[in-house]
Amino acid sequence: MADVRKYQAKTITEALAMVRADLGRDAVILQTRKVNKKVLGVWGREMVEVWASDNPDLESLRRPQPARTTVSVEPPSREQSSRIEQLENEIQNLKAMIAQLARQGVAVVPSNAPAEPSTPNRWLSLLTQAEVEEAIARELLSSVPEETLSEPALQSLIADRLVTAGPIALEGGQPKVVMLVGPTGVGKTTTIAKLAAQYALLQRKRVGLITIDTYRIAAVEQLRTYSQIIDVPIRVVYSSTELPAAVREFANMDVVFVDTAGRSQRNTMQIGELKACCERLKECEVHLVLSCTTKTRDLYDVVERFSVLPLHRVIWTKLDESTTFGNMLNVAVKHPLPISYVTTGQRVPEDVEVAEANKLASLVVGGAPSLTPVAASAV
Ligand SMILES: Nc1nc2c(ncn2[C@@H]2O[C@H](COP(=O)(O)OP(=O)(O)OP(=O)(O)O)[C@@H](O)[C@H]2O)c(=O)[nH]1
Ligand SMILES: [Mg+2]
Repeated sequence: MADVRKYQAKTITEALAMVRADLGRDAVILQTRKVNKKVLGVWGREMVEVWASDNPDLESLRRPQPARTTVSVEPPSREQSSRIEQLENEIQNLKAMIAQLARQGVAVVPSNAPAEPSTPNRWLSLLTQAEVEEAIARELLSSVPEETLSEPALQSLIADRLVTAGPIALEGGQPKVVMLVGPTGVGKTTTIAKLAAQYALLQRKRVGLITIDTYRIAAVEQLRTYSQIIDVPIRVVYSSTELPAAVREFANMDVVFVDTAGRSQRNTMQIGELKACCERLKECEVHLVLSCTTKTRDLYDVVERFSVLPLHRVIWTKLDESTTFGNMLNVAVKHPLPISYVTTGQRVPEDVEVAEANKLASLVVGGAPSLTPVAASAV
């Protein structure tokens, strides 16, 4: 019959010495564990418990996991015993220290613990969700460490890139000629009507309108109707050669708005015609009208193709129809043209505002617009 015995001692060294003394040098250690020995029904000090047998074939009593450990129970030398005890004390001290640190709220992570999976940069995902191109977002964020960045700080980083131009500056003496160009249907004619109304009715400036969009009868009629409502004169021009004469007719005006036909950026001939118009005018401020609802790649294409013209400003339209505004930042970074106005709806003349970098940056960061109709003083 196998002899299985339990030994308890303060240290493993003592327990093993007891095993050897009792069962001899071929004793088999079946299990070791730490136990809290109860003294008079209460938890006492921690003890080491060793189960051992003198029968080396006692497989059935073995716990499943531990490999069979045959301990050659040589009594440890005095030196080894004291070293083992010293190590045990050190372990106890370390345990106490860790418990103390944990109580003080210090995170105790072993240095070889697997690193936390890095959380994605929240600012980068905010910007890419706003449809800021990833490369532009990364470049923007590279100057500030993620943890020190805040939403207002990000907004101001973006605002720095959204250069604005302020309202059209009227020079005394001669009329300021402002031409709006851009792709089809972005809101050129409507924006001219809004600006003409603002300058004529609210600022009491002398305003003239010229249209060279004679490709569609409806286009001429559209601007003529606005000119009648606002009560400002209009000239219709059929070729670039007639343009200087039309401008001369408005020599006594403060500002002259020139409406042009929407041009596909893909049609080089049409863009060439616009170029000819610009070249006919000595002084002309050209505003490229872009819609916020156009995707970034198409906007790049538009700006590049229209860049054969002397572009001075950008007007962003249809902010009310867009949910993300990263494309404004993308274009501003790739083609830094000052932004003059933004438009926020179909109402003439209310839905136009002088572009403000901070406001636009807040749209990029925060999404969908909450723009209020333009105040009279804004233009
Ligand atoms: N929601 C919204 N619609 C706008 C805005 N600006 C213009 N629109 C509308 O967009 C449509 C086209 O506007 P137009 O002013 O005719 O555009 P255009 O650039 O002159 O068009 P083409 O001359 O054909 O190239 C009209 O229905 C306008 O009312 C805006 O800021 N927001
Ligand atoms: Mg038009």
